[in-house]
Amino acid sequence: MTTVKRVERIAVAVVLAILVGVPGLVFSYQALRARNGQRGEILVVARTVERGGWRPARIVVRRGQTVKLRILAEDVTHGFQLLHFGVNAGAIKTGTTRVVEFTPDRVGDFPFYCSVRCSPLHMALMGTLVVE
Ligand SMILES: [Cu+2]
Repeated sequence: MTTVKRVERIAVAVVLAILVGVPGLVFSYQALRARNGQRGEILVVARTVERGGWRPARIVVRRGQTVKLRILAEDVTHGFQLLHFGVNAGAIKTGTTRVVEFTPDRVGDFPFYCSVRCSPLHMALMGTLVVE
């Protein structure tokens, strides 16, 4: 009898957790998306290749739409260069961010680089901007 009650109680708890938890998760996810959409910025984290490189290393955007990238130099001083669209953020000091803005007018894959010698593998610190 008591075992049945305990099972019942656990079942109710599980159902409650799903009923409350799932909409909560969906709501916070949507709130997060809306906030990101409002600011219209894409956060790009720069780390040395040894520590994982760009995150994300592949950024997908749309042709003709203004792109705002907030570059965070997480571990050491980094740069951000996207020569095809005339973007050069200069040196971004450790722990600080810089926002670059541009409007891609061509479709294709365009490499972006770090412009500051950040580690022995600095030359390998590359990512791709995909314009659709
Ligand atoms: Cu570098």
